[in-house]
Amino acid sequence: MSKIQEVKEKVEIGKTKLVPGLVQEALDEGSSAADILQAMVDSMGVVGEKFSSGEIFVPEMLIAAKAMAKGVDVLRPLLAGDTSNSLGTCIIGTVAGDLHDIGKNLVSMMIESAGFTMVDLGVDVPAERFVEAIKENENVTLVACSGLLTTTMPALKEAVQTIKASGLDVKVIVGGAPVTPEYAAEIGADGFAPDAGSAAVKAKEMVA
Ligand code: B1M
Repeated sequence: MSKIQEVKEKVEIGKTKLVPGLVQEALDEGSSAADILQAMVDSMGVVGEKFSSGEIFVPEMLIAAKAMAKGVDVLRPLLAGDTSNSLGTCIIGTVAGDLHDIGKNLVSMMIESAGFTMVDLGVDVPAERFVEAIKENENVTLVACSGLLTTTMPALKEAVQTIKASGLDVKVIVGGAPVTPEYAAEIGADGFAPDAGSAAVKAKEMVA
């Protein structure tokens, strides 16, 4: 079995202690960071399907997420690249009621690599907290809001609309599995991206 395949399998079953070493071995064997990351994203897809079919439950999803996060830590220096931080500050967070942060963390890493200074508010971030953070930090040019649940789509809308109503001069980008470009436009976001790589490209365009 290839090391990448082993990474994929061990993430799926939440082997938190084994995953970092296997990721390093996959890198040492010549696999690219992007391919290893994709394998782990695929694992989470499998985990999601098993959850939907009732084969596993929330604790198993949680340990798989922890295992992936440990693997991403090993890849971070390779994925983040050289950061010049010349495009201003980006406030990022997962919206209120939503605890999913793996995608948000990847998006944060990629936007940072595009040249932003990141301020990460974490998960379950109330709309007003985004506004406070814009005021508390210098040179905020972008706010990035992530939402993974269909039930937290209204919170995404509230975040965008609260930021816009504040009158502060920032652009807002949104994303997350259930978010579509149409929904992003409908709630008044300035930008949408389907994944972390395109979020970085879009973020750069938005503040240019
Ligand atoms: Co949750 N969960 N979860 N979960 N979970 C999903 C999302 C789900 C699809 C699983 C399923 O049923 N198949 C489902 C949502 C269904 C829906 O609403 N449509 C679900 C559910 C139902 C739940 C609970 C309600 C379960 C329960 O309690 N009964 C509960 C809710 C808790 C809450 O948030 N209030 C819950 C809890 C959890 C855990 C805490 C156990 C854990 C999260 C741990 C963590 O994040 N630290 C968890 C996990 C791990 C998942 C799955 C399995 C994996 C999520 C993930 O990390 N994916 C997920 C199933 C799946 O995704 N297939 C699932 C990998 C990650 C790289 O992808 O996050 O999509 P993703 O991010 C991508 C893009 O979406 C995009 O770029 C990222 C990278 O390319 N993106 C952006 C994300 N944010 C962006 C922002 C942008 C742009 C792009 O601009 C700002």
